[in-house]
Amino acid sequence: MSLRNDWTKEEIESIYSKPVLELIYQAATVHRQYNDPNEVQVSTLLSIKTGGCPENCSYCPQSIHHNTGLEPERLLSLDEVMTKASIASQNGSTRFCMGAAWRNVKNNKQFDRVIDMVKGVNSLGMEVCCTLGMLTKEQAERLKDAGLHAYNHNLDTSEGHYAEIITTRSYKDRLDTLEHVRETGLNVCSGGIIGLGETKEDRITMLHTLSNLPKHPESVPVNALVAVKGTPLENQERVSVWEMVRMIATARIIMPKSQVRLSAGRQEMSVTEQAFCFMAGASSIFAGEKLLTTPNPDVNQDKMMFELLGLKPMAAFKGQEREACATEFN
Ligand code: SAM
Ligand code: DTB
Ligand code: SF4
Repeated sequence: MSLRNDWTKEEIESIYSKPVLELIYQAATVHRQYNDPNEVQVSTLLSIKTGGCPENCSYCPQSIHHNTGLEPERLLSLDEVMTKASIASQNGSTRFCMGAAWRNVKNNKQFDRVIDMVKGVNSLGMEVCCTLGMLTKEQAERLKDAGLHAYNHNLDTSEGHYAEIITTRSYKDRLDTLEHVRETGLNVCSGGIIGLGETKEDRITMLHTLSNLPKHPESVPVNALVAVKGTPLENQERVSVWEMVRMIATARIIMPKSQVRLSAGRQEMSVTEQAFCFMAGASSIFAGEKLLTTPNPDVNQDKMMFELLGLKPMAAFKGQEREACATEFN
């Protein structure tokens, strides 16, 4: 079975719209063909530069266009980051993602410091990921040379719905950055958010764009909107867990080898609801009591969930091993 980059919207729609239990069964079956369903990657997020972002993403508490009461902070020091990364590693995380509330990366001292952070966290044996906004190919290369494993840059929603959510940059800007990341050989982490007021067709169109990239993103985060007071989406109704399950299951079926990450939104989900997401093919979570600025289940809650469900944390760089043996499936 080879990976497909030619899924049609009609095919994706027919997968997404199946009776939900049938969809979960199909996704669980595909998941077992490609991955160990009992392994879940544990990734820790750290906001290294919080707030004050010039972009106007209507879901985001860190934008200067909204009044969420979040105090903008300076870029963390290398020491602060190393302390947090060591704690995350001791708690069983094998991946560490550093996020900055920037529109784009600039070639300045702050970027030099991020490069040092990447080197430092890499030296702990963790997969290092960054999400710093738009970047050029040269900047992506510098990050790769420093030991970066993956770069996160979400499409967030469909191209058609994009302008309803963000007007300070275009969908093409997003795709261009993903291309720069891909060209350097870094792993790509790209997914989206549901609950932004998009239609089912928007969700299907976003999955279509992701699965038709020249190569599937190695990670696909599926976020449920965390509706933060003071953002334009503060009154947005919470999405049903079945919508989360449908997104995860469809992503699993059309991008079978990718790490599908059950991302923002776990704080409001019961263990039973999360179990449905794992059954539907989620193979990764963000761990730690905070995402970037909003709450997330704490490490002990997740340890108990892993025990209850018989899940084990995935070793670092598992994807790379899988990449090497994946050829036998093609
Ligand atoms: N500034 C960079 C960028 O936008 O690419 C990196 C940080 S940004 C906070 C990373 C991602 O977090 C966004 O693309 C979005 O998918 C997600 N995100 C932000 N606020 C969110 C919210 N309230 N609920 C769910 N996901 C959110
Ligand atoms: C992703 O897809 N979700 C993460 C990570 N990539 C950077 C961020 C979620 C942020 C949720 C809102 C917050 O905590 O500020
Ligand atoms: Fe800035 Fe990223 Fe938030 Fe948009 S999502 S406002 S780019 S930090």
